[in-house]
Amino acid sequence: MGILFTRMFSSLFGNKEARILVLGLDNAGKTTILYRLQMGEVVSTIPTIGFNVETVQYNNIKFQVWDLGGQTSIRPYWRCYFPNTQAVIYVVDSSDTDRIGIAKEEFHAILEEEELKGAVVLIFANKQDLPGALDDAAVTEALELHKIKSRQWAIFKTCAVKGEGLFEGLDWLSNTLKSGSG
Ligand SMILES: Nc1nc2c(ncn2[C@@H]2O[C@H](COP(=O)(O)OP(=O)(O)OP(=O)(O)O)[C@@H](O)[C@H]2O)c(=O)[nH]1
Ligand SMILES: [Mg+2]
Repeated sequence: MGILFTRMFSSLFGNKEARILVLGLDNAGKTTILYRLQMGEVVSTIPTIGFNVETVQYNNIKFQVWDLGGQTSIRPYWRCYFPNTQAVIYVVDSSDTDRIGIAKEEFHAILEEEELKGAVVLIFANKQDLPGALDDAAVTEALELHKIKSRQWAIFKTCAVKGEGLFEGLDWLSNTLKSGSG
């Protein structure tokens, strides 16, 4: 009864909830992005062992944002968080050209996960401020985003430390989730 009432009340006022996973290799900037979105500030981070979760209210959507650690040894645990996910934000360190191939492999492995079949995908080509950073077109090519089939996706250039591009991405995400049936 309580849950039903809350749902009716929420839909009446256009409030939706969405569970979002922030994934990507270690050092990509995931935790920096989470707290930039949540507090509007740059926090000093340490590598995430496990996860951080915060709520971000934006465009009438209450995003429950899960930021998972990206180190090689932790990546196998990502799948524990896959069920009931509406969107994945995949963060790439655009200046880390040495590991862009690994970033691509991990990305395509995520796309193949049954539990994430219905999730929309937002890619952040982060660290645009660093010299040698690949732009959005180059990251699109490196990640082979043209291979994505039957799924809504978008890529945005971001600089998490300056807060650039993040809310443009969240705009796309909220519009895409609102137009969906969920
Ligand atoms: N120059 C620059 N540095 C950034 C940017 N975003 C994040 N960083 C830095 O990159 C480092 C790693 O950021 P984190 O947010 O901790 O990375 P993470 O993806 O959470 O890493 P794991 O928790 O290990 O998976 C930190 O020193 C950040 O300040 C950016 O846009 N530009
Ligand atoms: Mg982290």
